Amino acid sequence: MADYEQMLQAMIELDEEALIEMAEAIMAEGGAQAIDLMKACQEGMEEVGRRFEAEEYFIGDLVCAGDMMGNVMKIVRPALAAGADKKIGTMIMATVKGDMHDIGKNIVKALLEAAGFEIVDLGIDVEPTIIVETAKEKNINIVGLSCVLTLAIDSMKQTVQAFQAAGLREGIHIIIGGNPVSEEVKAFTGADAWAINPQDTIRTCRAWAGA
Ligand code: B12
Repeated sequence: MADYEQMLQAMIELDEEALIEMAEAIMAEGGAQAIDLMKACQEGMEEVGRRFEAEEYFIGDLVCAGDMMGNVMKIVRPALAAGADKKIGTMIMATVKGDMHDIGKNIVKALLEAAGFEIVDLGIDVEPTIIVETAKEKNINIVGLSCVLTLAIDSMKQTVQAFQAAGLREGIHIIIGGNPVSEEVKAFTGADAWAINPQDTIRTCRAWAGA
């Protein structure tokens, strides 16, 4: 049984060995604490970001933090995706143009898969036209856009506008997420919903899928 504070400190101190050990122990015990571990990592990431802003951590530390969370995610992913036997819909997930951050997107993706969604993951730094074309080709009407950089909020708006320009906006539900999103950002981009918390994301997307 891992302690939340230990998980949090391992993330903040970039102690990958300890974090991986905890992730493996959690999985050996059946994975019940996988969600807690992801929460601790996310909270730890906020402190990593603060230390970066305070110039106590540097870009190499951000890279290391990103790798650590990705590696933890790989270990606990089966526990997060458990129970995804009933398919309730398909959706697109993408980190918008100009933004390379994908840890949050990948967590939301894993939890949506666990909730029964099939996800077409377009990756990072995705051009609006690619997202629109994919939705059209695969006939997908739920789209999740992720961004962590404030600068990439404009790309979210451009993506929503690209759906409008293609004449597809009416039939598409767009949810935006990532640290800088808010009700104001939702209004600015013209998206239909916003969320930071994965549970709110699942609730909204399930409703859109009629589940
Ligand atoms: C790790 C990290 C990196 C890694 C990313 C690795 C990766 N594979 O993603 C690397 C090293 C590559 C990186 C690079 C950079 N980074 Co960086 N990075 C971070 C850090 C420390 C953590 C981000 C993270 O993963 N958080 C954890 C996840 C789980 O949280 P999250 O993304 O918010 O996701 C949650 C929710 O938002 C939501 N969610 C996310 N996506 C979606 C999508 C949908 C549809 C929904 C509904 C919900 C949802 O659910 C998730 C789970 O709860 C943050 C600090 C911070 N406090 O965020 C800085 C931070 C985001 N980075 C920053 C900067 C400045 C940069 C660089 C410009 C640095 C540089 N000088 O080069 C580059 C940018 C490169 C680019 N063009 O994108 C700044 C951004 C400032 C700003 N306001 O714009 C931050 C805030 C650091 C800081 N405090 O200064 N970074």
